[in-house]
Amino acid sequence: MEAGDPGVKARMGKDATLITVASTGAEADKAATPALPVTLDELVATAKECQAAGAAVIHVHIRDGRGRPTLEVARLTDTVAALRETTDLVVQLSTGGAVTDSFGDRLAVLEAGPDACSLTCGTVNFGDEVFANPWPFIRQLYARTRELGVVPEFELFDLGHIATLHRLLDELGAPAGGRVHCDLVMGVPGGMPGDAATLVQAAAALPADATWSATGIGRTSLPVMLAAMAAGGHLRVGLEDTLSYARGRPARANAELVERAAQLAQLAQRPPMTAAEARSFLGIGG
Ligand code: KMH
Ligand code: ZN
Repeated sequence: MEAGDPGVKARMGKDATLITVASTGAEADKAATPALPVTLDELVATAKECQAAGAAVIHVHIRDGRGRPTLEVARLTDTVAALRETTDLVVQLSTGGAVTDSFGDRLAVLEAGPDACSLTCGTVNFGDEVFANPWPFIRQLYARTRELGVVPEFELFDLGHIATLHRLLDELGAPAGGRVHCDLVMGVPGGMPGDAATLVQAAAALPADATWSATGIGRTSLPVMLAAMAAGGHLRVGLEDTLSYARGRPARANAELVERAAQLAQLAQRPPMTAAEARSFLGIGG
């Protein structure tokens, strides 16, 4: 397969499934969820298992020595290096961080030199908190991804975020890598609900050539995954988004959630993309 061939990339998007693992997040607590990878060694082990299970992208939040979320650039830089040494996964750093992180710290994440980053397109109520993403910050962050050649994934928690995505592309142009790839984050208390009808509406409102994955938070994980496959989307799974494998049964590991997503992708006759295919698809390093 030739990287950079638009025909190949388009076919790959329809014939294969991009699986992202969101392994850690900023919210879950290691004491309550022992399977959560919070040290670098745990993250690397998780990444290797998830690649073997069918993931091609890892969405990364890191923790400090006490297991608390951090955006320390030196630690992020070491994390990117370790994941590159031990896996082929596309390394996507979170610029969302935790709801308490400053805009300056979130912007500085890009200095750690990832392949890709998340970029949330609007403010959203987040349980009892607010995940703040005002327009000037979104614009500044997006402009910096373009300067540095970091491929953004547009995180959309609500239909209004899609309007902001259109505005961003209209004002600043196409992203690094050329592909507009989005993630519908559904079922956050305060964001759009995680159901099939909402997913179809959201996917229809995206820019014409955009590709997208979807993730359902908590108990919306399964309905969103099934709806995303039926609607031609890609998948994000992992302990950042759901701590359960089934009702009343905690997930044993991120890889277990990836395995199930990969089985579903096989069943749908759109098998998981390899990491190399994902790089070509997303326009990373091409
Ligand atoms: N932790 C949430 C407040 C992202 O990674 O870009 C934001 C979040 C989104 O997880
Ligand atoms: Zn995240």
